[in-house]
Amino acid sequence: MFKGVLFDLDGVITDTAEYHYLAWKKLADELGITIDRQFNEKLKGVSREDSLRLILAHGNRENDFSETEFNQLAKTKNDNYVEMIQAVSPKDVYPGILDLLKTLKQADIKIALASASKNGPFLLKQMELTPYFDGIADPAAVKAGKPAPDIFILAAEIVGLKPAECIGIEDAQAGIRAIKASGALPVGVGEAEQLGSDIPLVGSTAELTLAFLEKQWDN
Ligand code: B16
Ligand code: MG
Repeated sequence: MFKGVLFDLDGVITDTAEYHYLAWKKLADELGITIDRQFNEKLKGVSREDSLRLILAHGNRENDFSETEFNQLAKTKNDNYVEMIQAVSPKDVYPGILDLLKTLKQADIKIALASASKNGPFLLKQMELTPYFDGIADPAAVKAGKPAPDIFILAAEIVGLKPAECIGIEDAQAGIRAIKASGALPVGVGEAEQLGSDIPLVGSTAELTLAFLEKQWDN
């Protein structure tokens, strides 16, 4: 039996992935760069700075900005995003997630956050989910962001486990690659087209029950 679950946040616990997309799209539009939802799949789970690098490269503008300007662009996106998430509340928790957290707690399975987002702790607080988490991995404390495994390794470590004793849940290509590289068992929220057909997938978080996770673990 697995001893811990390492949760991604954006796109797994709540729909902030949509706000990230809208905030990036606004910034890209202002820079004359066109991004769509298909391109956005590449940004999911990717750090703020790496996302901006990908967008600038997409518009062939990677050499157009000084370091100061680059940091200002990242800040503009985040300010916009932070404004959008002020209204996030317990109502925004995805279906089945609260029940899953409660069931995991009862079963004495550790719960850790492995989000790339520096806004993760604020979002958990807004959704009143902080008390369920035994640990929150700080994305600023890891060398390499997703798809590198670092954040999942750290998340397991802060709850006293090895990644190989854990299940990782992700909605992003970069995140699934990170879980695989960490040695945890990946479970994807989304479509095989984006996340691959070699891992267990759910179409909705409502399917993420303890029984479902146990079944994947035993397979
Ligand atoms: P922030 P996750 C990721 O969160 C998002 O998917 C990604 O779109 C975002 O750029 C990244 O967090 C950094 O977020 O700008 O708030 O620090 O999916 O890993 O929970
Ligand atoms: Mg995500």
